[in-house]
Amino acid sequence: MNRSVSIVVPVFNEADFIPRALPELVAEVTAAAPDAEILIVENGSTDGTAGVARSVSTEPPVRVISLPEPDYGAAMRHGFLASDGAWVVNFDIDYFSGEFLRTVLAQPDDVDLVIASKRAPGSKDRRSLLRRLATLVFNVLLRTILGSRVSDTHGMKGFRRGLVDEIAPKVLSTKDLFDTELVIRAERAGYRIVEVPVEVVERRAARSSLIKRVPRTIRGLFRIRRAISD
Ligand SMILES: Nc1nc2c(ncn2[C@@H]2O[C@H](COP(=O)(O)OP(=O)(O)OP(=O)(O)O)[C@@H](O)[C@H]2O)c(=O)[nH]1
Ligand SMILES: [Mg+2]
Repeated sequence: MNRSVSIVVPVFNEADFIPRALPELVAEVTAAAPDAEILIVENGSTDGTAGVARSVSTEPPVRVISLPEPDYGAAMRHGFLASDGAWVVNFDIDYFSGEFLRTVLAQPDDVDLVIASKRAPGSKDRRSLLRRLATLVFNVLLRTILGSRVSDTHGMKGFRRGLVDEIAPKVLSTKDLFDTELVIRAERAGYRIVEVPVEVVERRAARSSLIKRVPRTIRGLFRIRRAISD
């Protein structure tokens, strides 16, 4: 392993958006980290997303991985474990930042996990009031149900390779809780976590339904609590 960073981007039914977003993502990443690899991990798309991603970016640094079942967390987990960078950074196809990547790569040796926290002092969160409220409520649940001290787990993050190799295989959660469980387990294991402020600019309107996520998320947090106490 000698590359500085692997970028993992889960994608689902993004055939329309990838032609404008992926070239921009590749340009931002390679300007910040010329030796980076970018893993686009698609699963379960019905619109030819993987083929579009391959045709938009036919050469390294982009690798396109395609898996059967739609699952954001499973895609992230697969990408993390298939990557080989000294850092692993997760981006969404509509939410990424070369500046955050530079911040990750500039961390001192004793930092293991960098979170772009939408709730850190100095962050500018330009999403709708409802989405910001959902982030706040989710964080209150994380603190009360799981005793976490981090202020955000969803969104851009950078993980050291050693943390990924040790903790990612133990994570049981899938979908939108994979990365939350990974952060919580890393926190419990004593890894050093740093939160950095971020300007949240989503490059298109949110697509997912918050209402559908609420019961699933609450059940998922209790499942994580049981899993980490085993
Ligand atoms: N591989 C994979 N990627 C997914 C899946 N669902 C969403 N994604 C990707 O996850 C990222 C975020 O999805 P969005 O649809 O933009 O989510 P959103 O409505 O903005 O909601 P949040 O970002 O979670 O607040 C994008 O890169 C999507 O393509 C899935 O089932 N599998
Ligand atoms: Mg989005």
